[in-house]
Amino acid sequence: MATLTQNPNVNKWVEEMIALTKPEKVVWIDGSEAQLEALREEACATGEMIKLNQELLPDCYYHRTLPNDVARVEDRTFICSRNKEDAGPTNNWCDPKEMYAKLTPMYDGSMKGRTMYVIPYSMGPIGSDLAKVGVEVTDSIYVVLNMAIMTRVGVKAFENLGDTSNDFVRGLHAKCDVDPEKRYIVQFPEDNTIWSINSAYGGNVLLGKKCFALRIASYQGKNEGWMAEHMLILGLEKPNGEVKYITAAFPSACGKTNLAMLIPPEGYIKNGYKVWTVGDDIAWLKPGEDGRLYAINPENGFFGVAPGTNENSNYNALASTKKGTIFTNVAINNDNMTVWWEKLDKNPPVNATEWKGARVNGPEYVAEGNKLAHPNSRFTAPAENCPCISKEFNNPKGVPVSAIIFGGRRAKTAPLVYQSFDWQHGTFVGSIMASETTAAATGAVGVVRRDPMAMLPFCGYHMGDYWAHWLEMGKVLGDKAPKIFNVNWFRTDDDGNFVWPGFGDNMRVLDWIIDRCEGEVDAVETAIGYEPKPEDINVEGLDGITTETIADLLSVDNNLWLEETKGIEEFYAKFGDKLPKELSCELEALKARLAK
Ligand code: GTP
Ligand code: SPV
Ligand code: MN
Repeated sequence: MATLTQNPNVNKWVEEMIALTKPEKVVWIDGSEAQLEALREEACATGEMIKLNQELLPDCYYHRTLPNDVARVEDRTFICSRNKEDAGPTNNWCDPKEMYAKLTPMYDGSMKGRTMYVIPYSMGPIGSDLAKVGVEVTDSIYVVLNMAIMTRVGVKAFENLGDTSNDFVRGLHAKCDVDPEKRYIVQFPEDNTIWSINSAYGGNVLLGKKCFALRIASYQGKNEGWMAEHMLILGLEKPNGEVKYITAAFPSACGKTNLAMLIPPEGYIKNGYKVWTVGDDIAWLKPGEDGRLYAINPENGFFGVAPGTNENSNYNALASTKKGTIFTNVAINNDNMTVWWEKLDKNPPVNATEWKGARVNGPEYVAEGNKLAHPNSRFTAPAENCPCISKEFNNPKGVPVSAIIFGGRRAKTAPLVYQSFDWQHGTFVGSIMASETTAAATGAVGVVRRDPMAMLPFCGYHMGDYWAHWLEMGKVLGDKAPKIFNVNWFRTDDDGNFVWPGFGDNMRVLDWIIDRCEGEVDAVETAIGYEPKPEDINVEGLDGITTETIADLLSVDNNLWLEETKGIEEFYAKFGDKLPKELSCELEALKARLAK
């Protein structure tokens, strides 16, 4: 098919990619349902995808990746800025010339005998000033079909670009042999370019997502006066109908999708509270005409963690997966061609295919300690399926943000919730975030690591400059800046059980946060920030959680925190003169308060 745009910059770049990878055929993705349907059929014919039960799960498909290719690979992810200094101490770096030279022979002829799909896509609503255009070329139908759910694909994506602009992100993906030793996920921020090779999994290959919307976009945001963050966006509707918007940055698999779609506890519903989802993973934020910070979700779907998702934990996410969804690396129930994963329900299918493709007896297999679904198995679901999708989802202007929340998985240390003293202190609070690692990336799980603003794997430039940009944004926003909070749903008791019920009950904490933003509730000043009075967290209707439990969840252990400041100091030392002095001052101030 011929090109879909007159834009010579796009056409020239696609020609170059064709010359490099030498596909037999080139197909431009126009965004039509007919074209996507033909691709689904083709993928089913070759076994790349499996059609699920079309009565129970209409338009739903299954895909399995190789066992060596089930998560992001942070050790093979590079930021190739011209100067090493610009990638900073938290990113892998390689000279761009060297990286292009290394990868070019690997891509050379990699699509021989295969089809190249050219996917034009928009991150953000078509027509929004905040949206940006990308073009991904790939030899994977799975990638095309996922991108068609996760982004706005097709001819319409070129509307924002126009016939002459050169401002689009160039993404090249080739599956090759899916060889983990030759796997590279490379961002060239100064070239608006992403090269991904030898993977076929999620965040490694859906280049609009982490590679563009966070790594490249964070760099663009710094230069253009906006922010790209690993944040959900939700609207909290109060009984009077007013909706307040909150964004929250938690590391991968730490609860963004769940919080974004939460169903409030019964008492709250009765009183007229509702939560609306704007986004579950990424926020692009920019000051609006009124001086407030506005957020859009650049994505158009959810690439959510399947295990743990069920009627009770996340009804809305589960409902979102009932049509038009692609499931990756979950288990199949062969009796009725539906899907299953851990904690979906208590009944693993007897006639099951586990995520690697082996036929097993589900209950027996699970009893032996195996998992039927991979812990990082995912669903790719259209946002429009979500029962609580916000009516502002497609608003090109975005939504005004009242509060920003940081949070991670901490068994001890971090309390249930606290508020920063101001934006600068809030930036400090984000910068010292730490969390236990999860299955979303390859490597050890459950190890505490620093993950500033949940952006450690996603910041496309020097983290010190990123913090300076945060501080700068605070100055631009002035007294209209959102208030900044920190939460921890994951404190454990002596037996290692989570103390806080979490999920829908997190509404109780959001309630306090919004009251703080409106100046409607007092707080207690502690060494680390403002905390709720325990009695100000509503525990009505909670089983076994009393105001004493809340007091315990809010406790700040000075010794643990003094230990923590040592870890922060070590971490900060990596940044040398790039550490904004405001942040070292905040650390000194925290130490002084703890010593008192
Ligand atoms: P990414 O898509 O990787 O960015 O993850 P995410 O931040 O959207 O995490 P998600 O909401 O998918 O949750 C990941 C895991 O954390 C799931 O297994 C959830 O069941 C669990 N989880 C989410 N919220 C809570 C909570 O409030 N309490 C507890 N204990 N677990 C939670
Ligand atoms: C994450 O790991 O934070 C995800 C999944 O949201 S991925 O798209 O693989 O990055
Ligand atoms: Mn994520």
